[in-house]
Amino acid sequence: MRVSLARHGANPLRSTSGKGNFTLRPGIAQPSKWHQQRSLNTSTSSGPSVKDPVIFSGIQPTGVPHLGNYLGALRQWVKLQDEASPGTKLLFSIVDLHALTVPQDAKQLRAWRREAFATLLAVGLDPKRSTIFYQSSVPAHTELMWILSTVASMGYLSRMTQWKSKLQLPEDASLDDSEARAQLRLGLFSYPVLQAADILIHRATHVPVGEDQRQHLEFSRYTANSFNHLYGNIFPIPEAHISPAKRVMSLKEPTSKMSKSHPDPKSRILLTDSASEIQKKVKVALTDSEAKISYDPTNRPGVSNLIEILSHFEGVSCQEIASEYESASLRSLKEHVGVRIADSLKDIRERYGQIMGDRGGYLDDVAREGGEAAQASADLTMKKVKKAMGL
Ligand code: AQP
Repeated sequence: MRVSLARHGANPLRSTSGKGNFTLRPGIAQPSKWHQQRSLNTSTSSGPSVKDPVIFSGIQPTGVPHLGNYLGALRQWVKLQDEASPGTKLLFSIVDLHALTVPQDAKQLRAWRREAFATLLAVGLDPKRSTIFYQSSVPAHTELMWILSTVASMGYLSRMTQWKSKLQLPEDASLDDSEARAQLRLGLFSYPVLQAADILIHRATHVPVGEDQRQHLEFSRYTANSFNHLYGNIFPIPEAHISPAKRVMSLKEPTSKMSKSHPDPKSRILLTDSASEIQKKVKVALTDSEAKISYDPTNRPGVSNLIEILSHFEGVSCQEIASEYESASLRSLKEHVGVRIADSLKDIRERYGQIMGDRGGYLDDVAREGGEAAQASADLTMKKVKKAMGL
């Protein structure tokens, strides 16, 4: 069922200028490299043969998405959507069940879910082209998770880094450590199995993510192969599609990635920050006391992070930016970075405000319609899975 937006008053993504009803496209500068059309390869070494690509990705509603989420994932989702061939299926999810792997306040989570959904629309995902949905509205994700957990390897899960980093345990922590066992909850430990289910339930062929998700994607591939080996060729083996902005770093701790849950709000730029907030955050970003500008991520992570961010918006290499600014002051580099980010995010912020301010039920309608479409996609896979397993 497609929801008629006309029934629900103004679509906040449509012009109200009186010059015709057109959908606003995001006017976001993209590096020229990104415009090289790359067709997605659907032939995988194992798994069933697939005619058209299926693209799936998700974002946790653990805060308003930030510049790292945008450059590392969301911008790429929009690019893939806008360049997709007609047969390509695109699904993007607010993975709210993943957010529960650490304790959440119900009221706060409710607000973050909506904010994250509005952000996906604001960055340019188009519900007419992409299925956008809350993970928790499609029970088949968790149903498949149970099935996959019967083939998922405990040893593999115990070597993964996410549960250790969320519990602030050392990378070499293992299930033999009593401290780890005391703190660890099953949901956090088995998070990658749910992620594998998210991807495989839609028989996704491509998963656009930031570099930090590569390990989880490998686990999904491994689990899909294990299942196929036991029950037949059901799941295509999904490929990671890593963004050129592999890892945007924290403004306050530039050796760690920018993150929604870092306690210092100045460590991240939110997609909803005003121009002056963005400029202030960039101004106080941690750098060093060297006089000249140079690009050296190992020894000068703070300055190099700013140069990298600029390069993602301007489409020129970090070395080119570094030589252009070589004799300039750090202050002028920061000013330029702040202005560039603010200008590039301006349209997103405005659309976000329109969507959140809409009282016509637009967001709820898109979410309901997306949930129905995702459930239909998931049902097709569950039928195959159940048949293969004798259920
Ligand atoms: N700093 C980053 N640089 C590049 N890509 C990033 N991503 C996240 N941070 C960066 C990519 O954004 C997508 C959605 O991520 P997520 O919200 O589902 O989970 P996350 O990676 O755990 O993000 P956060 O911001 O660090 O959230 P919290 O603090 O809640 O853990 C993914 O594709 C991710 O690669």
